[in-house]
Amino acid sequence: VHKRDPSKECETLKECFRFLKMTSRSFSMVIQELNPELLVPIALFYLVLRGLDTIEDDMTIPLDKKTPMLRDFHNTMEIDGWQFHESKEKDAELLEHFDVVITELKKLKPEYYEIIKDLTLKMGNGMADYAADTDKIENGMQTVEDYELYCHYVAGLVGEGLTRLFVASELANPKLAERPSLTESMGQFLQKTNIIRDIHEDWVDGRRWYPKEIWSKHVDKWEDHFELSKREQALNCISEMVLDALKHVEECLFYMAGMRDQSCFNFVAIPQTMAIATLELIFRNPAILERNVKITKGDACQIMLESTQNLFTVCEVFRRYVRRIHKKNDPRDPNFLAISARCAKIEQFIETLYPKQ
Ligand code: PS7
Ligand code: MN
Ligand code: MN
Ligand code: MN
Ligand code: MN
Ligand code: MN
Repeated sequence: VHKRDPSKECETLKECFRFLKMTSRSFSMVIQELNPELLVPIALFYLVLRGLDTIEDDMTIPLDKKTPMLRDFHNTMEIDGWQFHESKEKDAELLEHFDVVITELKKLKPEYYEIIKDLTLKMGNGMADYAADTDKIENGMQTVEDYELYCHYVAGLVGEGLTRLFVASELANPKLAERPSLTESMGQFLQKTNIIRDIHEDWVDGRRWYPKEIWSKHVDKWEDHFELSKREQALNCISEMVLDALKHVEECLFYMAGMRDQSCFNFVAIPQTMAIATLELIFRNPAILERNVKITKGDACQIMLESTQNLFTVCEVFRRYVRRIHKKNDPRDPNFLAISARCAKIEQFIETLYPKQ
């Protein structure tokens, strides 16, 4: 059932949904199926952050211009008629017509509007800090701590905003608001998966998000990951990154237990199950060093069906992919034992949630 009724929507809102479809394959579908109370607020939240991320990603905007734009975006989103025509990014068209998003934002309930504005302020400042750093320090993250702080800014904060929207609309257990580490894990798990998967694309774009603390254990220089002669080392590095991402799984499953509305459950669960399937696909897969890899349409369909039922079926998806990671684990990998233990821990955790009869 579609929750939207385009015949009742005004031109600017229709335009916002056009941008939503244009800028995201994965999120537009789940957002459009949301409970009507949060459908438009979350669609607009997405577009604001997509606009901010388009500025962050645009390497043609000089740093002395980019940084203030990021820091000020929470004010920019209030300026009637604001547009930006100097981006060369793939989603530049959104910024060229950003005035429609601003118009629609002003129609939101004030409590939703304030959450969006607050998170835009926090994310813009976090992105600005990192835009400066990645330029200065021989481009890129140094420690795992840096890496997690970056993931906090671009995804943990999205989680905070969404959780506040769910709780404000009474579509989630209010106790979720008192468990920020669960929310944080939801964002960390998605963002880390995105970063691990995009290793090649980001390298081509002159960007690197893997922390040196991890990759320097495997190769001497970042470029070595893409040398045929260093394949084994590169795969071991990716394994260690996957191991690190897997530490968030239990908290993600816990978080999803707090959803009270089926459409919100689906909205939070689909990206998480897609992420675990993506981690399995890229684990020990040399193809990700050469091109973008994506789960097949068939697998995506199956996962979607299973993620729109209940926590049990979502746990089944996690269990299936964690087992596959466990089986693919290679004894020559320096993290073999740690990965094996991590997988076993997750399998055990799911087993205690839903014991076999
Ligand atoms: C408001 C739905 C559900 C508690 C635009 C959803 C880029 C992985 O690398 O384009 O640019 O290609 O695939 C989404 C937590 C954020 C984190 C973040 C806003 C889940 C701007 C998603 C999405 C929190 C910064 C995918 C984080 O981008 O990446 C709404 C709970 C935007 C969520 C970025 C990444 C999202 C991301 P890339 P993508
Ligand atoms: Mn993307
Ligand atoms: Mn970005
Ligand atoms: Mn991006
Ligand atoms: Mn245009
Ligand atoms: Mn990416």
